[in-house]
Amino acid sequence: MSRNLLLCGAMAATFAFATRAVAYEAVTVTDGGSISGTVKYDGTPPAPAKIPVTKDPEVCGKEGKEKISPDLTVGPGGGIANVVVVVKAAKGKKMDVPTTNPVFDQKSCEFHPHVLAFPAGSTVDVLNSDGILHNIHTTSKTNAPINQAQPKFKPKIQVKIEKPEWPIKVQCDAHGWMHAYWIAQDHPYFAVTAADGSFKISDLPPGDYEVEVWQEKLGKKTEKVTVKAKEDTTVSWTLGKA
Ligand SMILES: [Cu+2]
Repeated sequence: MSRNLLLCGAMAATFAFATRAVAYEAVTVTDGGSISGTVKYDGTPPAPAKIPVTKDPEVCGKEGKEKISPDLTVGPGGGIANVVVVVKAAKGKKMDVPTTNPVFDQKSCEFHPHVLAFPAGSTVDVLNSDGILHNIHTTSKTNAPINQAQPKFKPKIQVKIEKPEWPIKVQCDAHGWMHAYWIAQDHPYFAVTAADGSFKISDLPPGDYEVEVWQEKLGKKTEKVTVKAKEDTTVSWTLGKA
């Protein structure tokens, strides 16, 4: 065996070890705890942005000539919808690709949900409830970018997202205002906040964690949480000010 080959082998072994060291490890969790709480806007939220409906008004403009932008949705109590919460967990319960595919619909020329989180390896059912031409155009980097037209005669297309990556921006080239985010994770400890800003992440092995909290307009923040066995840790986080 040549010296170069030996060197390559040694490098490959080192790389494999480095990869393994950071990969998520599935273990049995019997005494897991949870994190629950809310993400609220820090201060007075701005008025929701409006989007002029400039195309296909008979389908896209049923609610009027303007739409409310989904960029930043703050509820009456200050809770922010569609915030992504990801626990940086190195090990924990096994994550299976769901047997029921996550659904991503195009309805009234909006993507629903605005933020869709799922395990990497999932197949997303992309629906077109509008019966007009839309398209799914991602700017993913780890996964291959997708650019698929969805004409009116295609009520469903399926897209598999193989690798963990987030956020993946999804746009429709036919309607410039349509955008959304896909969140593909390699572990099960993630959530997207509900309309009131609430979330819950369960079955975490006890320990200290860093948690990433991300919103498209407000950016990313890292929080620290201690999870105790069979207990819920309640948190109240904010996004908005620097
Ligand atoms: Cu569209």
